[in-house]
Amino acid sequence: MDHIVDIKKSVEALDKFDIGKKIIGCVPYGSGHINNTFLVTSVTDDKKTHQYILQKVNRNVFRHPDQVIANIEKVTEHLMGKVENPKRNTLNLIKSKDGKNYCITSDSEYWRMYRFIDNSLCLDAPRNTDDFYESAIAFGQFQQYLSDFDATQLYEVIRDFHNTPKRYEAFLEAVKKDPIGRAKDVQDEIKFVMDREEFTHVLLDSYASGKLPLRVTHNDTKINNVMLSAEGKALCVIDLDTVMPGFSVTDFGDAIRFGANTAAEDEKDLSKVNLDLNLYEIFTKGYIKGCNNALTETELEFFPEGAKMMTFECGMRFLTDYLLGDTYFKTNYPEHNLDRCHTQFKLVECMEKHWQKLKDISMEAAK
Ligand code: ADP
Ligand code: GN1
Ligand code: MG
Repeated sequence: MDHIVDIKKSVEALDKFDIGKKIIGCVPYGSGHINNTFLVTSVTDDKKTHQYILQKVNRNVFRHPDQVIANIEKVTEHLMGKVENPKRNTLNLIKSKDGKNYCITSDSEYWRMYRFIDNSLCLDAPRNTDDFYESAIAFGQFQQYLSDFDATQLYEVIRDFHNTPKRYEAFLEAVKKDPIGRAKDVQDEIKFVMDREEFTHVLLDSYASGKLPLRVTHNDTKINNVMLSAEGKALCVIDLDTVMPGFSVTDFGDAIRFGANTAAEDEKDLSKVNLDLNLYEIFTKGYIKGCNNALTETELEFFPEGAKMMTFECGMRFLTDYLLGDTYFKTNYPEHNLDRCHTQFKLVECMEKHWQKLKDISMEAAK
């Protein structure tokens, strides 16, 4: 239903962008979960077609869409000065008729438009290990190109997004409140989190002591936020909504959490859930290569902490949401968040078991 309303509104939005050509199509596009995305096709007088991506910013997730767009403007402008092909190696915002990088429709929604990166692939899952490697190259290059960008210039569009100690406090609060009486049935899971309270501070403490630098981070480092060329080579990183100041190791870690799991995030059979050490190594190599010496020794050393932090934090967020009655993550059945929490905790255990191996992999790859 929402989508039908949005299709109508997309026509209003389209009229506000300056593409100076006749629009011949505007259809829902892609499999993203956050924004409503449309593929727009236009034709010029000499019958050449052009394509664009039109998106409505999700205001439930992003309370300040103007800040989201301001971050994307700054980051894409910086990337354009670095990459080989500015039209294909970064997102290109299209200006509105009044010269802005977005428009607002009569229902107060924010829309923005990008040049469509054609002759490319956007995969929901890697077809093979090469695809995973190339996604690591893309995220690594993103980090490399932005390593001289002052991250404090960016808005924190979701406050304390990866502040794990704060997430821990929110978890304790949820246990205390226990609004729908679920806590009694998840005592083992609660203990699992509490046993690791000390770990939640590791990255922030290292930042406070000057060991970890503040970086520009992407914060949604899944393969479907990477464009590959038709030949499967890294082209660029997309979906820049959650770009914020943060730590490189959490971008690395979130990609591992999702991409090096041998099973789905909500797999019920935990015997199928494991950390694929081969994929871990492949991503590590690709990320380090993409970063091209932009990372410090400490960052390389902290890759395993980044992977464990993202996985632990995500499991804790699923558990918190389960305790609070499933108000944040979309769920398809009552135990969905709990199933997700279990897969993440199983992965945390795998990481703890192979800790030295994970450390060795980064050190080897960095040589
Ligand atoms: P979401 O936040 O909903 O995941 P994305 O910005 O990732 O939204 O866009 C959704 C999908 O649209 C992507 O997975 C990709 O397939 C496609 N897409 C987005 N931007 C472009 C672009 N500039 N060129 C080609 N395809 C794009
Ligand atoms: C959410 O739905 P998706 O993949 O865009 C969440 C991430 C979690 C992820 C877990 C803004 O991302 O932080 O890791 O779910 N994004 C937000 O599946 O909260
Ligand atoms: Mg996306």
